[in-house]
Amino acid sequence: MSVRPIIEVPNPLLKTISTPVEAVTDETRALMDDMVETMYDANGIGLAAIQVGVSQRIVVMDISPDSEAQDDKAERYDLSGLEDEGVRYFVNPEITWASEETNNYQEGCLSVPGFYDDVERPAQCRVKFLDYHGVEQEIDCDGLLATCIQHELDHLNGIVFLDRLSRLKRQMILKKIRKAERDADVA
Ligand code: QAP
Ligand code: CO
Repeated sequence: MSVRPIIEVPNPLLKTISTPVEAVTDETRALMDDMVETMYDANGIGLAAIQVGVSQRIVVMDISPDSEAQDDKAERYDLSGLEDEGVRYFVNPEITWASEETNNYQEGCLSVPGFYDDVERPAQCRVKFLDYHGVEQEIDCDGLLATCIQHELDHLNGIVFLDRLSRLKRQMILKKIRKAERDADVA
């Protein structure tokens, strides 16, 4: 297993529409293992394959309160009351149902480090996917799980959470990112 570099906004690769996985093989599992290691290393709760430059429809997630990155995550997200279900793997995830009811959640993204903002999404959804072993599953999601799976599914369709903010907020954040890039270049 190894930690891979995470691609950040405004890298145009993040706009790629990822391709369905034809079969979950040992190669797929090796990639998923690397993604989990990369996610934990960066103290994340979710990661899509395109964030490490692989345009396959794969997501890994760990929203459990006491996973490896617990302390750091606990500061950022309210994980209280969530059961420890450990790491989850979603291959070819599809939303088969989403609630009318929505909620607002302050989202972040490993590809947009240091920026967080409220995003409105359906509060509950049902997701069909293949698991680590290639077995088809369908689960009902709410709370952080529902928010996170929708955020990660967006990545598979070339969308980052900034695209769901007002134009003004998005432009402000992109401006700050470009300025930080320029400052880093001169330094
Ligand atoms: C997506 O995001 C998500 O800026 C996963 O400095 C987030 O793991 C879905 C992270 C919130 C729903 C709600 C971000 C780590 C991690 C940062 C993440 C940072 C360090 C983001
Ligand atoms: Co993200």
